[in-house]
Amino acid sequence: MRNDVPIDRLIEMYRKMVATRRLEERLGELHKAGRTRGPIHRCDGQEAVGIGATAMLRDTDYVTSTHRGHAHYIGKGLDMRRVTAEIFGRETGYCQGRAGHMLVADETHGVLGGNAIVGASIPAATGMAASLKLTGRDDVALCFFGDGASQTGIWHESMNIAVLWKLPVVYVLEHNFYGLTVHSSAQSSTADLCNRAAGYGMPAEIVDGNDVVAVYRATSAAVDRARLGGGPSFIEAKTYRMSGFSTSDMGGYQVPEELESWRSRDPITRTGEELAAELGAEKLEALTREIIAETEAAIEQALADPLPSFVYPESGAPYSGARPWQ
Ligand SMILES: Cc1ncc(C[n+]2csc(CCOP(=O)(O)OP(=O)(O)O)c2C)c(N)n1
Repeated sequence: MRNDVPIDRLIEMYRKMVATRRLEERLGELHKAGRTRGPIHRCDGQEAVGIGATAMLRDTDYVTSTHRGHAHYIGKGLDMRRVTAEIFGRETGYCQGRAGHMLVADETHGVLGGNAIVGASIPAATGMAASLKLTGRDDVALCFFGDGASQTGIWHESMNIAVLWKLPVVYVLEHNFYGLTVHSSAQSSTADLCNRAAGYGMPAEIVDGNDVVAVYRATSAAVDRARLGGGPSFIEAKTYRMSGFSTSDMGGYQVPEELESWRSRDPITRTGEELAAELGAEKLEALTREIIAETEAAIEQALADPLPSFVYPESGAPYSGARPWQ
C-alpha cells in the first residue's frame, strides 16, 4: 500500500467513488427518460477530488459545495438513498425534497450545501471558518470550487482575509479545465492557478486530482494544519470533466484526444488496480459488484419514496387569490 494510507481507508474511498459514478450514470439515464427536474451536473472522472478531500473530515467539520457536488456529499458521509431522494424531490430527502441536486445540505454531517452561484462556496466556507475560530472550536471548513469560480473576485478577498486572520479553512480547487464550454486557458493568464496563493502568503500545492491518494494526502496535511491553528491552505487538484457541462450539454468542444488521454487516467480504474494488487482481482470484483448492488438498491428505494405533502395553508400563497392581510 502506498505509504501511509491504510487499506481500509482506500477501500472506503474506492467504495464511495464507485457509488458516486453509479449514481451519476443512473441520473444520466433518468434525465434522458425525462424523470429529473432539469439537467444534472455530473462529476464523472472527477470523483477522486471530492472523495479524497473529504475522507479525513469529521462530521463536525464543514464543507461547502458547488453545482457539481455529488462526490462531495457522498464523500462527507451522506446516505445515498437520502441524496437521491432529495434529487427527486422526495419527503425522505435531506431537505425533505425542497432542494434538488445542486442544493443538498445536512447540518448533522457538516454539509452546508451546494449552490448554483459560481464562487459562492468560497466565502461561505471562509465565513464558517471565522465562526469556528471565534467560538474556539478545533473544526475546519473546506470549500470546493472550479477553475471558472476562481476567476471571481470573492476568491481573492476570501484568501486575503483567511491568511490575515489565520482562519481554519482549506480551499480545494477542482481544476477540470472547463468553465461551462470555455477552456481555462481562455479565462486565465496562468495555467497553475495555485500560483495566485503566493500573493497572499498561503501554502499551496498542486496535486493529481485523478489520484485519490494524492488528494487525500495533500488535504490531510492542510486539514491538520488548519486544526492546529496554522491557518488556511490551498490545493489545486488537476482533473478533467469527462462529460458535458450538464446532462443538457451536447458537448463537441472537448478535443477527442484530450478526452482519451484523461479516460486512461480514470480515478476509479487506477484505485481499482491498486486494490487488486493488494486484495486480488476476484475479491475486488466481488467488492465492486456489492457496491453497485447497494447503490442501485438505495436509488430504487429513493425513487419509490413518497413525495412531500405541503402543509402551508393555501391562503398564505401569494397567487391563491386569498389576501389574508387585506
Ligand atoms: C455568479 C454566476 N455566474 C455565472 C453562472 C453561470 N454558470 C454556471 S456554472 C458556470 C461555469 C462554472 O465553471 P467552474 O467553476 O469551472 O465549475 P465546473 O462547471 O467546471 O465544475 C457558469 C458560468 C452562475 N451560475 N453564477
